[in-house]
Amino acid sequence: MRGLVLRSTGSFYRLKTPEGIKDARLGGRLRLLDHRHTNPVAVGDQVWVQNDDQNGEWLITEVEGRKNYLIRKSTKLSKETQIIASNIDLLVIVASISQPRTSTGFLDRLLVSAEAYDIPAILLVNKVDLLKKEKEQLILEAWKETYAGAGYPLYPISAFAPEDMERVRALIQDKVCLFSGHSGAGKSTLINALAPHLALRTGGISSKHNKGKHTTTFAEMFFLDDSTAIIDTPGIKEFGLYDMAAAQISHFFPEIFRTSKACKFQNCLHTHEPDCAVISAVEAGKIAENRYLNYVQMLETNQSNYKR
Ligand SMILES: Nc1nc2c(ncn2[C@@H]2O[C@H](COP(=O)(O)OP(=O)(O)OP(=O)(O)O)[C@@H](O)[C@H]2O)c(=O)[nH]1
Ligand SMILES: [Mg+2]
Ligand SMILES: [Zn+2]
Repeated sequence: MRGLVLRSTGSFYRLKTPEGIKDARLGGRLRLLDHRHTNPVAVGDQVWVQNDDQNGEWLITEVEGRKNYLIRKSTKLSKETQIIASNIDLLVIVASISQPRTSTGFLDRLLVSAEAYDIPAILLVNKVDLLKKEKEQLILEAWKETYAGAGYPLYPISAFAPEDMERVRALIQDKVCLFSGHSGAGKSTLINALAPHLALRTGGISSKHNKGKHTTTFAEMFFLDDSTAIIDTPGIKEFGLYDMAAAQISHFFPEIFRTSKACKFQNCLHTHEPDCAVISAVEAGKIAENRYLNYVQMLETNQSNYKR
């Protein structure tokens, strides 16, 4: 029988099957097969299960090929990777400017990963009701300009504003949407606003560190209707890029990639080379400086990883 993975908590997987919701375990063969990922089966996977005659359990025996997936390094130094979810139609990055603060470096690493696996992405800048200081308003204006230039839709919203939530509802309609972002940015609150019956647990913000409290502890998919699903995920602190050659990184910055066709050298990394169209475009204000700086930083992190 075929099933869709709704939730994975380590030892058990909750599946949506033609016979209803079932819990299953990983079959032995699958457990041995995949060493690269900390989780061989992820939320969003289409799997096949068999009933184990001996103790009546459902066992996952096969994972179908994935249309795409979002993957990150489990920690900065580890080689192990974690598949956050698979078969995604839209990555919804939930970012807050205040409580907690999100850096553009974090946003850009998520966006680069989405590009690498051909996942369309949008940015929900949540908690704009908290933006009281002029400095914070300026950050929002800068983000709008930066991401418009990069080609990513950005929506300033508040989970508590019903008209904003109707807009979000329209954006996610008929798609499988992965909600990702820092802890405390408001992912679960947004999902509750869209589907109050889910009553997901939400958490406060620690006043000492101005960070979320890691309230959501595992990824889980919820259907809002037959064709619309949201995957809530635990907040992530850092998003480590996985397995990308240095020369590839710029391909996943759409505005840099487009511009790079006019660079003198085809293998230009846009750092020091002569007649680099990307550097010229940054200097002319046509490419946002912080996107470029985040690109250079990813390049440096990537190169030091390879040296190690
Ligand atoms: N002022 C304000 N507070 C919000 C908004 N959205 C969420 N919050 C609050 O932010 C806190 C954290 O929200 P959560 O939904 O738990 O955040 P999360 O992203 O799911 O966090 P993790 O599960 O830890 O990853 C809660 O106290 C929410 O009430 C918003 O738009 N405005
Ligand atoms: Mg949550
Ligand atoms: Zn160049």
